[in-house]
Amino acid sequence: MKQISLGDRKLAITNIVVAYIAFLIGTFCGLMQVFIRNDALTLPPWLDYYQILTAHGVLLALIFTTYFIFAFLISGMSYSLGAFGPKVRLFSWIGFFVTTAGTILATVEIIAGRASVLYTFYAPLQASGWYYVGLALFVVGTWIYSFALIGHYVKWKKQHKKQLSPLFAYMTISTLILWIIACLGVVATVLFQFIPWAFGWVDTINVELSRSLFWYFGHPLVYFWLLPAYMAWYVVVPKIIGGKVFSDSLARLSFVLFILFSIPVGFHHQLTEPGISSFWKFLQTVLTFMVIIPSLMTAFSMFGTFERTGRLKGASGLFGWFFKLPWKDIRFTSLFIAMFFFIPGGAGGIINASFQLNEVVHNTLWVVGHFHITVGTPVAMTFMGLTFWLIPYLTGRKLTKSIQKLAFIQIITWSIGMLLMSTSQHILGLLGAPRRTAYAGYMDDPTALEWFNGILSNHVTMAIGGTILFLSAMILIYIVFQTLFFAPKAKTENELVEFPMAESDLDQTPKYLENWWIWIGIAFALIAFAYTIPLAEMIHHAPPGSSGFKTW
Ligand code: HAS
Ligand code: CU
Repeated sequence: MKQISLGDRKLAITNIVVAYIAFLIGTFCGLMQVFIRNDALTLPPWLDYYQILTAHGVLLALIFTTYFIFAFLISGMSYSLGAFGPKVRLFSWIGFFVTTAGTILATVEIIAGRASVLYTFYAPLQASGWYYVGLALFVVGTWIYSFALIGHYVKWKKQHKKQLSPLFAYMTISTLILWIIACLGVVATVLFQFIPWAFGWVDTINVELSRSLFWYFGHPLVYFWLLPAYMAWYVVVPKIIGGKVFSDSLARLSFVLFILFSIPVGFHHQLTEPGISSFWKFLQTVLTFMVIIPSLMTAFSMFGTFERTGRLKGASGLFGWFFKLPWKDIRFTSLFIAMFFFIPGGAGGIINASFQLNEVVHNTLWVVGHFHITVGTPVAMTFMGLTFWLIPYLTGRKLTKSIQKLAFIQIITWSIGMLLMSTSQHILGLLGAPRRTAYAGYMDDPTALEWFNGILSNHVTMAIGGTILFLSAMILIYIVFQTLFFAPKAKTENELVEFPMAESDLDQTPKYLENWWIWIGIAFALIAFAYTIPLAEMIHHAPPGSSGFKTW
């Protein structure tokens, strides 16, 4: 069994530990939220709904994901390209400490009640300046991390001239390129707009510009979460089911398309906002539909892998392969359910992105339902499915039968909880229940209250779903603890847990796919095309800037 070096394992484990601390606090905040919206819980005066909502969003969507992603990338890069050299390791640790300093600063500000601005931190809501400094440190830390991993890759490339890199490394680099380009927007707005404004160095802020720079980052952010999950689907799943990667070039091309199309689309979050002409909104809507293609390619590729592997195992007929899948293996089943959730998740995204339909769903609970079956299940559940083997792999402990059973319970409860919660959120949203608000009763209007009383269109159903999710999260925390500290150590080679990484045929893969400068160049051209004129207009025709508001 191939083990990665001890130093790299320590790095990865440390990241996982921080990820799950954030997960623990974040899910607890989620539990409180569904009860507040259901009027079943009144908070003590020092706690506030928006404060908890901010903590929930930041800790789960930003912190849990980012740390877990780096743990996964570090492990996979070390596995596929070899142990990190001293420089790469040093920079990874520096990245970790800077990111963590940012995380702690931002979390303290949220807990102290000075930053109840939600994870999107829309101006003119104004947090304390230190909150934005925390965010900036967080991003810079992830950049240091990213450059460390890129350095590891560059060194490998130098030693293996004219060779294509292994698929895992290729996908890691694509994800990091996407992340670095995406962060330029958030760094620009935080450094040049929010920090001077929040510290009082300037009086006002250009609201529309800040939101646009945020969404320039905010949309590719969702692919920064998704791509590592896709990496697991492309590389880990085929190995577990006993097959090979369906098509190496298809997989690489889909990641390239994400670099190209995931950034110039941020306006699909701002379709209802004034100050952007409908031409530019329409253009970015079209580009949004382009970024759906690599996901459809991924779906195709997954079905291809399942069917080809199934047929090799003797399956026949249209759906025979379905019964050849290793359902009893939690490493597979968790990822399969994650994929399954992404079918309605992706369909909902297409609805959101459709210019006119967006009018119906924007700022309603529908959108909350959407992101719980995109980042909250396909991505989060993939990370859970990876956790089950990744921690034992890193700690050299066994994935015991009892832990596997618990893992099944955890995945099933998460699925049920999410199904209830997100279905009711979608329906409530269609009925007009607003989001980003503690107040869900529509002025206690009797007709609205009547609507919100169906079995699935009910805040109680949402709360039941939320409670099941919290229980599931606690089971997961228990599993994490067990596999980190208590499960028996693997004594023989056979007992060691493997890092499942499927074989990928490189013979057909065109070399130009790895010519990053072409893709980075086209990405910047598309970004310039989609953003230059509307951003320039926002600056030139800006209404008077806004002073800050603390509404909590
Ligand atoms: Fe989204 C809002 C459009 C994907 C996350 N999105 C959000 C927000 C979040 C989020 C967090 O256009 C809220 C932000 C906020 O706070 O305001 N989204 C899309 C589109 C896609 C999409 C077009 N979103 C995601 C992903 C996310 C995510 C992924 C997180 C990870 N989203 C929007 C829009 C809004 C939005 C608007 C703004 C709404 C508003 O008005 O505010 C696409 O990328 C989706 C493409 C996906 C597919 C699905 C492919 C299916 C696969 C699974 C195959 C299954 C298998 C199993 C093989 C086309 C790959 C088969 C098994 C069987 C048994 C059949
Ligand atoms: Cu988006």
